[in-house]
Amino acid sequence: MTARSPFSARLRAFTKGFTMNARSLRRVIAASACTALIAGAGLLAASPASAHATVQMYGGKATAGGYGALWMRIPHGCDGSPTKRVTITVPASFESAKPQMIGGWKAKVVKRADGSRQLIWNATGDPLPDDQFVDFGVSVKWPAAEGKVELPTVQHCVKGKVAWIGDEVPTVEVGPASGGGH
Ligand SMILES: [Cu+2]
Repeated sequence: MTARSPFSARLRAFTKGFTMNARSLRRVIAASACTALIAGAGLLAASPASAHATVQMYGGKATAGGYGALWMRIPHGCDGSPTKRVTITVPASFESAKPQMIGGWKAKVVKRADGSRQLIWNATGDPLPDDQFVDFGVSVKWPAAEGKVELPTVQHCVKGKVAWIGDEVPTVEVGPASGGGH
């Protein structure tokens, strides 16, 4: 007869009050360890993605042909380097797009040949440090057509730059017209 290990003896003593035998207890422990691991991985995976240049709507809705505003959140620098300029390209489908006046930044609009507009904010004082954020506001007349709209955004830093384009391009979903004025 094989001698039982001190561990299983202790385990048997511990589980005496429970109907669950040692094997199923080990299974329970293993299962919850896996769940914790998966949850941990999910959390880890979530954090970097949420922290890129994204459109904030402050509860507002983008309505086809309507008036409204959006804010481009710049939540960190370029690998730690502070941000000194932000450029948002607004497609020609927007009948109007005006940059928000923000203290410490000088804004301008460059109209391009294809009808799109580049809204550019240049820091006039200290650049935006990596551990702070700014929401760059744009007052708009939304496109007449519903659907997802891309707003390519370039973040120029003291060292380097980041282009939020392609898979990481900030977008906003234009929904049905609301029939409201401006
Ligand atoms: Cu990021």
